[in-house]
Amino acid sequence: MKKFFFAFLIALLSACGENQKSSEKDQANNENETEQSTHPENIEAQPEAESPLIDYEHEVVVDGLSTPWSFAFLPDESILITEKSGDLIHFKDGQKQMLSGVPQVYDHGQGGLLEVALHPNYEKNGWIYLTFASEEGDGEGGNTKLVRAKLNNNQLTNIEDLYKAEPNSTRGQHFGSRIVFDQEGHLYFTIGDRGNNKENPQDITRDGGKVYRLHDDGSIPEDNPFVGEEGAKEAVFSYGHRNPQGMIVHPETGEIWVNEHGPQGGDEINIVKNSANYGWPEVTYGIDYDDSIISDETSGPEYKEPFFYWVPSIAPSGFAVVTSDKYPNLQGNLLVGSLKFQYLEHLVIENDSVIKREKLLEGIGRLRDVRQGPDGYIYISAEGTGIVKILPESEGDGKYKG
Ligand SMILES: [Ca+2]
Repeated sequence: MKKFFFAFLIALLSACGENQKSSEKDQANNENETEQSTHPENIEAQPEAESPLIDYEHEVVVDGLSTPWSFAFLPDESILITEKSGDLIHFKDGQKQMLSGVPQVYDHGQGGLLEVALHPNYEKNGWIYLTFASEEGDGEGGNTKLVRAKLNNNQLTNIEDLYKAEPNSTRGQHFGSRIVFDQEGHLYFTIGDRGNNKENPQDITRDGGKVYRLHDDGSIPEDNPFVGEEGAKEAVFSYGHRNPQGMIVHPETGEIWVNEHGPQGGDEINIVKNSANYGWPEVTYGIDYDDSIISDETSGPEYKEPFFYWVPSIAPSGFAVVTSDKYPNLQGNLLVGSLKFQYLEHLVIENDSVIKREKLLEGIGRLRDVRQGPDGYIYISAEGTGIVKILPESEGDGKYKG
């Protein structure tokens, strides 16, 4: 592995230079859209993302979307789509239906209507889970909230509040927030550090910078790691995270995996373990946006090491493991959306490590989410483009060119 990284060092350094030139700052929608000029010398370079072996064709399935943060397939293969601005859309039979009864969201910076996910037994119980930034509670600003609701005649009904992070903050950064269910029916969701890395990620009595675990009705599992500890947020499952905007249940191992934004450099993929500390901001592979050093250390005995990290940052969003046999070249590998570089990153996995990075769908738009559909096709959502289906090599050749 080391040799491999070394071989890419020169290419990586030239890539850093390019990023510096093309970088732009957008404070209102800032997700690692910052300069990537340098990184500490003690950080091992990662392989550069390459042009792909197979140039996959794609087909736009839902167009006319602005910032489609997340989407979920219903059993009839219609699609629920969140727009960050607060709209929840049901796409069915080629038509977009705006749903009513959606809670008020705090559309501010990276906050807004975020994740949508179905209960594993949705067909029996009808529960739909949402996360969003909410102004509810004391104090100016907002923080991440989790609810569940049912869908009746184009309306959200039976809304139940399951979690609301506190305190509110007017900062626009780091709301998280994905939702997954493990094989025992626990619900996991994420909240980023809300731009307050001094206070939040390392303190289990505060919200933010955490992965949370609940029962599906919002109650706290008795075997959560900090139950009974004085002042603890008992829903916390792991901590020391920065801003996890991707989360999956690994289809082979059943483990919970997150990806999270680093500062300038140091995005990470982490395998989430009960009570583990992922180190932010005590250890990091990144540096601060003004090039100052956040920590001299990239690791420490009390902190869990990432499965993979990116230097420079790609600003990861949703991700997925491909299990479908429709894409032999992708099967068993990870696909990760890049907000910053507007492509889909293909991480080729061999013997439990990343051996190669590829750029798929270059220029598709700021990529928000990646899902394998019930039909076995891979779908992604991208700002301005909409929801897109990736065509397998066998179906794409010449069929959808242009
Ligand atoms: Ca870490």
